[in-house]
Formats: sequence, C-alpha cells, structure tokens
Amino acid sequence: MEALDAIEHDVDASFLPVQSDPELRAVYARWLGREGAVTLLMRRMPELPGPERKTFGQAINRVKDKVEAAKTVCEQRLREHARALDLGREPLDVSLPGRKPRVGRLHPLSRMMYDVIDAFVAMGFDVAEGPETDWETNNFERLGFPPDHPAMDMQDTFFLQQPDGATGPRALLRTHTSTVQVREMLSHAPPVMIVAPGAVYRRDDDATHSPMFAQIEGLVVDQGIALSHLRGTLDTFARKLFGERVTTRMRGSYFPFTEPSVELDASCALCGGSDPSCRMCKGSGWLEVGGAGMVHPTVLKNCGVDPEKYTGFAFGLGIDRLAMIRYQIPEISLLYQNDVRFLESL
Ligand code: FA5
Repeated sequence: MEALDAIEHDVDASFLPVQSDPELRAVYARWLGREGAVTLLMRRMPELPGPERKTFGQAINRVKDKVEAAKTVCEQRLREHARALDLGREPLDVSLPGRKPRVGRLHPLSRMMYDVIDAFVAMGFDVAEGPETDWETNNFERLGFPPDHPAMDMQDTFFLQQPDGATGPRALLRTHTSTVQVREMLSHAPPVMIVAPGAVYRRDDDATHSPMFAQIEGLVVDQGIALSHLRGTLDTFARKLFGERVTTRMRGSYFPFTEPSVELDASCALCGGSDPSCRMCKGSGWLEVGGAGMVHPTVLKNCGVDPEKYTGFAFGLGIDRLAMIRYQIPEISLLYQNDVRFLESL
C-alpha cells in the first residue's frame, strides 16, 4: 500500500513535463505498461490474503483511474497546444485563385508568315529556303547591282568580318530574300515556281523599318511568263489574305534585277480608300507591301537560264508590313520587343 501511495502521489506530476505523443506513451507505460509500476503491484495481488486483497484491489483501481485521468488531461493539453501553434502560423488562404499555366501561341509575325506561305502554296508554289548569311555575289552582283551601288555600302549592309588576307567575295547578312532567286535558278532548270520566306537584315531603324525583318520572295520562270501573270498572282494573294474587298495596284519603280519593276500596293483593308483621315493608309487608300517585276534578262543569264527561251516574274513582300496592316500596328519595333501584354492584345 505504501508503494501504491507513492505512485498515486507522483502520477499527476509525471505527466506535467510531457510535450509530445511519444513522451505521453512513455510516461503512461511507466505506470500501466507491461512492466509499469502499477501493473507490477497488481501482479502481486494473489500473494495477499482475501480481505486485504479486496482493499488493495480497490486502491489499485483508484490509482489506475488516476493514471487514465491524468493521461486524458495531458492529451487534451497536447492537442490544444498543437492547435494554438497551427493558428499562429502564417495563414493559408485557400480562397486565392490558383496560378494558371500560360498558354503559348505563335508570334504574330510567324502567324502572318504561315498564312502568306499557305496562300501561295494553295496557288501551286513550292517553298524554297536560303541561308541568312550569303555571298555578296548572290545578294548583289548576280542580281545586276553595279559594283558602286549604294546598297552595297557598309552603311546599308551588315558585312561579316573577313579573315585577315582573305580575297574573293565577301560574306554578308542578306539584305533581301532575292538571294534565293539566284540560288534557285543556279540549282534548278525551269520551270521554277517557288516562294522563299525568311529573315533579312539592313542598317535601317525607324517606325516602319527594323534592322532585322522578314520577307517572302516569289519566283516564277517558264516559257511565256508575262507581267499579267504577276498581276493576277499578287491580286489573288491579296484577296486570299485580306478578303475580297482588297485589290492590288502596281506603280512603276526600279530594281536592278527586274525590268519592268513595280512597287506593289494593296488597297487599304481598313477604309478601302473612303476615309481621308484613315490612320492605316493616311487617306491614300493604298499601302506599300513589296517590290516586284519581270526578272531582268541579265539576271537570267547570270544564273544560267536562257533569256531567249524563258521569261519570269519575281516579287519580294515585307512580312512585317503585312502584319502591321493586318493587326494595325503603328510601330514595327513592337513586333520585336516581346512584350506579352502587347502580343496578347493582337
Ligand atoms: C526588295 O527587297 C526587293 N528584293 C524586292 C523585289 C523582289 C523586287 C523581287 C523585285 C523582284 P525593297 O527594298 O523595296 O525591295 O523591300 C521590299 C519590302 O520589304 C518593302 O516593301 C517593305 O515591305 C519591306 N521592308 C524593306 N525594308 C524594311 C525594313 N527595314 N523593315 C521592315 N520591312 C522592310
């Protein structure tokens, strides 16, 4: 009974330092586990004579109840403590909207380029490609540029650095996709009917000129090709791209590699020429989209094609300008700044 009294005296205090569930289980086992102090005393009950056994049994039960009660109190204390800790933490606001993954899509210039290619492919054109770095012979000489032409000036064209002591043609960043005309005619006998899209480079920089921009070249060479074929092709193209309302017009112009040469204008897709204050066409009713013409006989000859037998037309359209018309973009640099807010607004 003395041992039991001592236990009863210690039970409450034994649970006080408990801070965790494992500690709780250990203290509980100290009293009521298989080798616990109360359990061991209980095992000795049979040693007692009958009447004493009963009194001792009652005392043991009282101590057991005390241990259980202390355990319950301790559990409650641990739960409250854990909850208080939880509430004290930085709150998790489950009502905040989740972060949506951003959905990517084609850049307006790529969309424009693909649509232009599709329009020509539907008319039967093949797609050809040329390198962005090329020789000045392909970019200028074979296209009939005289050696002193201002376009070949360092101020207009990005030349690649020559290795020391190098002679022969210089390499440059092509200034137009007309290089592909040369490459195509040198590698394929007529008939030729291709478009060649890609990036080109010039020392240009203003609201409608970018140092890097995209063009698409067209070249058709065969027997009996006439200016009327060029006109019909570009008219069909403009209507496919901008709708039935749009027509094209040709203005006389000059390129060393075409004769006659023309500038191609598309009628304004916005006002159709009816609004003198239209911000797209500035009231003229027309927008310049590219250059074109009949391939110069000298160019055919330079590229191994017999000009007595074959004729051809060529055109070069500015993809950026077409995109500016389609999306009504006032400043070409917006297409290259990759401001997602602007791109998403198109
Ligand atoms: C040429 O580049 C000729 N190679 C086009 C050509 C091809 C004529 C075949 C005849 C036969 P031009 O320099 O005008 O021509 O450029 C053609 C188009 O490219 C322009 O109408 C314009 O739409 C676009 N362009 C020219 N420079 C820039 C620039 N810096 N930034 C954006 N677009 C430009």
